[in-house]
Amino acid sequence: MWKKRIAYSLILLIVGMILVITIFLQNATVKDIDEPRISHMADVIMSTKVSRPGCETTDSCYTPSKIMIKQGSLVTWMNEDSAFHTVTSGFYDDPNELFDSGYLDPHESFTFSFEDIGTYNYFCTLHPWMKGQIIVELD
Ligand SMILES: [Cu+2]
Repeated sequence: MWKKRIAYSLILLIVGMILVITIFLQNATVKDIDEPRISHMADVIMSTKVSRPGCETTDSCYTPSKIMIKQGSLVTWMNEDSAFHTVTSGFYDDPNELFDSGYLDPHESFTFSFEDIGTYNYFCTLHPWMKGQIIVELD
């Protein structure tokens, strides 16, 4: 009988240790993934939940939705959402085919070089409410 009790205690102890180790490892993994997600290289971010309407009311579908850059500068967009998005030039009902990222996976980025001055509108082909603007000034 006491042998059975010792066996049970040992099993409980081992299960407990496995649980503690699992939780510890999970936390460590989450931390490792989270840190590189902070994108210092991106100029414009597609943040979480912009795949649902609402961000347009605060002009935050692309953050920031409007940026000014010097002629010849690169602009990098980073998809920090868990859904696909695109960065497509023009308007939803009038794309102009100057640039198009195609479907950006979560945590994927897109970079475009603006060689000419002007105002460039862009949008997301999947979410018509997502709009942004790049203003390119003389260097
Ligand atoms: Cu989108």
